[in-house]
Amino acid sequence: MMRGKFITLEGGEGVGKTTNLAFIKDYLQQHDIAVVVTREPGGTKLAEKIRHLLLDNNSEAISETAELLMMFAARAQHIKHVIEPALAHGHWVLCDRFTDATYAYQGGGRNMKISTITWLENLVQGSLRPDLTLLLDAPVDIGIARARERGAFDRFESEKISFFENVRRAYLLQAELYPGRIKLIKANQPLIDVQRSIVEVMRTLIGNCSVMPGNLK
Ligand code: T5A
Repeated sequence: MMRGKFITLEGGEGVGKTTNLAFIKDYLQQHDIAVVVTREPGGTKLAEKIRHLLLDNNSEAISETAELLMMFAARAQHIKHVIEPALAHGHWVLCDRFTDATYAYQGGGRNMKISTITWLENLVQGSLRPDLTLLLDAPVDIGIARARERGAFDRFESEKISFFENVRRAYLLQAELYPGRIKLIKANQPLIDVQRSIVEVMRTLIGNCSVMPGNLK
């Protein structure tokens, strides 16, 4: 069986990851591709519990090291119980955030050492890396305003604007480092235009897969 593709969606708060995840899922299904949609932190019972602890705004102060290790603990569960089995069965995995978020939030936002993140990435993931990452990028104030319209803020959303500026910079650096894998999508345009840009990228990926059907829209 041919291994599935691993696609991740990344970007700062409120840039439209969840909205576009649903769109990409529909797009892939229209092309008869079996898709597993998941998210980080989360994706398994235990990893969702860790997510709850990480996002809880009323928890005791979480140390930066604890936060980093919790992200990778959740990821280890997620890879073993969801991502790897799905890919091995030939399903495509569509994941709302993955390790680029760790480089951006814990590396850029919290200023944790990049070499430590890379060490954990290798330990937890082995050779697993996304085949494609869509990085939705928008000025911080736009994303934060969209996210905050929903009401209560989680532990990350309560950070200062400078934190999110650092997160954005770190994401853009990741895109510079991995131009083959990470495709930058301008997210501060009308949703229809964002989705047009996404379709362009997805079309190329599907077109490059010899087993995929034709009739691309
Ligand atoms: N985290 C995660 C780490 O610190 N390290 C890690 O390693 C990982 C994996 C998870 C938190 O964990 C942190 C980062 C995060 O803070 P989350 O819920 O996954 O939290 O992430 P959020 O960014 O908080 O998710 P949001 O739901 O806030 O943002 P989305 O998904 O990017 O945005 P979405 O799709 O919900 O859209 C927000 C609003 O904007 C509208 C939508 O309709 C919606 O109302 N919208 C648009 N409006 C106008 N034009 C467009 N183009 C629009 N696109 C969307």
